[in-house]
Amino acid sequence: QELRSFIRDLPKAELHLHIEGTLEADMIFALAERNKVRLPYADIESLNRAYQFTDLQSFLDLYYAGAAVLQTEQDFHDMTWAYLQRAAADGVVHAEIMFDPQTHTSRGVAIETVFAGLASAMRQGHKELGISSSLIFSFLRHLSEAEAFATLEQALPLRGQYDDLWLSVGLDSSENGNPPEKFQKVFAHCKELGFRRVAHAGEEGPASYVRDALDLLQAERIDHGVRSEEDPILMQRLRQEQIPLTVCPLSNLKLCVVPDLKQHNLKRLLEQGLCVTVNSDDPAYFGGYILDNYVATAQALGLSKEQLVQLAANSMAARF
Ligand code: ES4
Ligand code: ZN
Repeated sequence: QELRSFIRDLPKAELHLHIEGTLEADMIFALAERNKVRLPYADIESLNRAYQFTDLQSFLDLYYAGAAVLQTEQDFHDMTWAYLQRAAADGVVHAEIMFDPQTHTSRGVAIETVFAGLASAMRQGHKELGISSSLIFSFLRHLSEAEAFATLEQALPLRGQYDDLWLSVGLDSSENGNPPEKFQKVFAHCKELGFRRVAHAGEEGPASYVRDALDLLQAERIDHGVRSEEDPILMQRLRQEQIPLTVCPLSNLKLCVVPDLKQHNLKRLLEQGLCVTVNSDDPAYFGGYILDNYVATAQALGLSKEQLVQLAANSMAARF
């Protein structure tokens, strides 16, 4: 409890958070009811019981199914507002929120609806909770680069309306078999347009995907990146250039990237001088928000107070 309040009181930024991954089972049921969407689960408890994943894909299947209850601007607002309240309570002062536009546009939800709901909650969060936030427009890597371009083109007319919030683009979903090079052109275009860039890499995929995310996508931060340790030359570069890694320990545990939190390499990465941060990824599915991630990791790895201060400071330094 003393550890928890110590960490809560450190000013922190959350840099790796999929807003669709904050949909709690009870909200999935409430929105399904509101929108007359049928769910293949009898109740909240049986949905929660289904959250036993063996790898990234087994999670993504459920995550995309859960996101299908989101239909209206109000739905996107309510989801985002619930997250911002939780984040503020955990001592998050700034959140860079990823969303998956293609998950919604492919179901016939207008991109305008998605932006409007997210943005109204984020602006309310700034006013009422004192939490600043921005958006990371994330491409689904299991889809084609042409589809990524098409989604970007759909959204660009809205840029002026959301230029205070929409600062960056990202890359997520099924990593293995969908290497960074597949999205080289669309990321180059986004750079020319002035967007900051992040990419998931080295979660399930090899260290070479981290290197290629840096070299081919010009990524400025790496989401996860825990497999970087397999390549000493890459490790040296990450340390030298202080490229932030947005590590998500409870995610790595739930998706069997590590067998046990005690075997997580976060402390080693930190002690080798990398710019490591702690984040929650998909907190509704992985068993905890950002403060839970810090506390569980601190306990499993025996992080010192100095290391916890360093992690929080890293997150603030790694903001866009
Ligand atoms: C994700 Cl943990 C993770 N990895 C890749 N893509 C994702 N989308 C949502 N959560
Ligand atoms: Zn993620």
